[in-house]
Order: sequence, then structure tokens, then C-alpha cells
Amino acid sequence: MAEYQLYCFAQSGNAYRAALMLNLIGADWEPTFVDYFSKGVPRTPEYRADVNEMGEVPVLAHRGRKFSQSGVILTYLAKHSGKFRPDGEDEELEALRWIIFDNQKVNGYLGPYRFLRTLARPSGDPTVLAFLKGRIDNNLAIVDKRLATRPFVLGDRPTIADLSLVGYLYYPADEFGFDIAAQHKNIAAWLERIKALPGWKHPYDLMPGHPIPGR
Ligand SMILES: N[C@@H](CCC(=O)N[C@@H](CS)C(=O)NCC(=O)O)C(=O)O
Repeated sequence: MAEYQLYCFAQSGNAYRAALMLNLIGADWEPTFVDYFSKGVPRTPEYRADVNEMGEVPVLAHRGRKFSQSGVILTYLAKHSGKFRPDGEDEELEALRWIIFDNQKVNGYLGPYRFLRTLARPSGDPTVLAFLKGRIDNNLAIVDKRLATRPFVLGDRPTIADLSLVGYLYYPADEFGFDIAAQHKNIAAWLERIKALPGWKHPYDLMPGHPIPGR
């Protein structure tokens, strides 16, 4: 058995943050597939009792403990590996600030937008999609501006703030109906810098469950 188990599925950008970090730090890890689309596993009482009371992926299991919330998982892995770790209190708080912004307003809107547009059956209400798209455009522009003056979110080196913010950004443009990299040149260059890190893999190559059976 590997040292770390990550409860995840391929379409989850929230889980990708953790899977990517595990791969980039060279951890001994394995995915535990959570069947969201066919069985709705995270919504079952068993999952909520045994894995995560919040009914979500990702969950990281390590040495008899389970952690949920990707921001917590990234923080834990940074502390244990010493990699992608913010340096000192100012950087720690700055990383947390971007992780919260990301969870709520960047990938926190992108994930549901892509889900409602492309993965949900039936797909989402156009009014809801239009609302989310407006927020997404605004918030991606904020990230793009941030990256205009520095190679990574906190400065010269990648940290957990970057690994959080890339959550959904490598999924194919046709799943969103617009091309994030083509529309935001600083984000595009930053995505290439992260892609060049040793151990980088695409979410569909890192986590199980793609393609969704029958689709
Ligand atoms: N803020 C959480 C978000 C986790 C989340 O929303 N995960 C989704 C999958 S992408 C989930 O498990 N949803 C369960 C459901 O919709 O029932 C994190 O970053 O870990």
C-alpha cells in the first residue's frame, strides 16, 4: 500500500490540486476512485460517516489520519515535504489569502460552471451559467493581472497558492466553452511554467474515471 491515498476522480479540479502536489513532491501515493457520476458516492451516508462528513473529494489519507479541503491538504503536504511551502508568516498569510479567493471565486465558480454546462444531466439553467461566467471573467482577470509582474502567485517560486489556483485550468477548453489561456496571456505563460515542473501531469492522466462510462 502506498504511503498516501487520495480519494478523487478525474473530473474534479478540487482533487487535482492535491493529486498534482503529490506528484510534484514525488510522494508515494495512489488514488482511491470515488464514483461520483454513476453512484454519487460522496452523497452516501457511508462516505459521510467513513471518509468525509462534508461529502466531498478530495480526501487525503496518511498515517491513519484523513484530511479534507484541498487548501488544508496542500498546507499539510507543504509542511511535511518542505516543498511549495510559503516562507514565513507574511508568505503563509498571502498564500492563504489566494487559496481562499481561489476556492470561493476562481475555481469555486469555474468548477460548477463547467459541471452545469458540460457534465450535469440535465445541464444547468442559462441564467445561472451567465451569472457564473460574468464572475469567472472578472476573477480570472484579477489572477492574470497578478501574474503580469511576477512568474508565480507569491513571487519567484511556485507555492501551494499556485497549485490551488491551477485546479481547473488544464481541463480542455471545450469543457468550458471558452479558452482561458487564449484569453489571459499571463495565465497562459504561468500554466506553461507549472507544466514544466518535474512530475507535472494532466488531471486526466493523474486521477481515475476519465472518460465517464457511457459518455
Ligand atoms: N473547497 C473544497 C471543494 C471540494 C468539492 O466541491 N468537491 C466536489 C468535487 S469537485 C465534491 O466532492 N462535490 C460533492 C457533491 O457535489 O456532492 C476543496 O477545495 O476541497
